Amino acid sequence: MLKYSPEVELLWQQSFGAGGFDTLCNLSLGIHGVAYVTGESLQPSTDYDVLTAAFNAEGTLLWQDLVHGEGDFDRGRAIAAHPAGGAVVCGSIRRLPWNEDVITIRYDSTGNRMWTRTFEVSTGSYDVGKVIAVDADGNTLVGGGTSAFGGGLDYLVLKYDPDGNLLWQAHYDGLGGLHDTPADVATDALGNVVVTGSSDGSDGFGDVVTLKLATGLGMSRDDFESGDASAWLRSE
Ligand SMILES: [Ca+2]
Ligand SMILES: [Ca+2]
Ligand SMILES: [Ca+2]
Repeated sequence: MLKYSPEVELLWQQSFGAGGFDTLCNLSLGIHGVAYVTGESLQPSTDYDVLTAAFNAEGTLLWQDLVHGEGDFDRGRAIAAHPAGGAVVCGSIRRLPWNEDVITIRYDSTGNRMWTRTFEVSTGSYDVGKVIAVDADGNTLVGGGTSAFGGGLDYLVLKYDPDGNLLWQAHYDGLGGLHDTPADVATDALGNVVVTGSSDGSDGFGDVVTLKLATGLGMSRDDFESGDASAWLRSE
């Protein structure tokens, strides 16, 4: 962990870990300059676990937490500071090879887990969380991939309310019917959701595909072709 001033002067550096082989994957800055990070740590008895930590503005470790699922590879992939304090993390837990589930964890500012949710589209499907955002109302958007619908991996988007209740899920299978992988998710002030990533076209080459979802709308191709002006799809 390194923090630089606007003049690129090194303000502090901090090493930390959970005693195993530790890797960080994502960082988000919250209120009061708190830095939230997530990744994974290789532990002696539980294999890889989701590792999440928070540092204050001066670089002091405030807390760290490990989450183990029920298999071996459990990984934190993305983290977003929450407007009400604390942060929310997404990633994956592995039940069996090629049967992973999306995990989402809401932490308060002191590192307590307020809620933890695992999600799979259908029994035994490969489902992972890769990107995350929190909207102005404190709802959490998780983007990732799922194998549940065939056609390789599809975009998967989950929306949780501030208490961790699943509001809706949506998926998108590109025109190639192959792999579709989100690279980022964001929300606007109205609660619309934008997802971008790569989608294998029918020619076998990847396209950039960006989707805007209207509030509460599903993400099947029919939704876009129905002509709802508040939702759109762009492919380049
Ligand atoms: Ca584990
Ligand atoms: Ca699964
Ligand atoms: Ca697909």
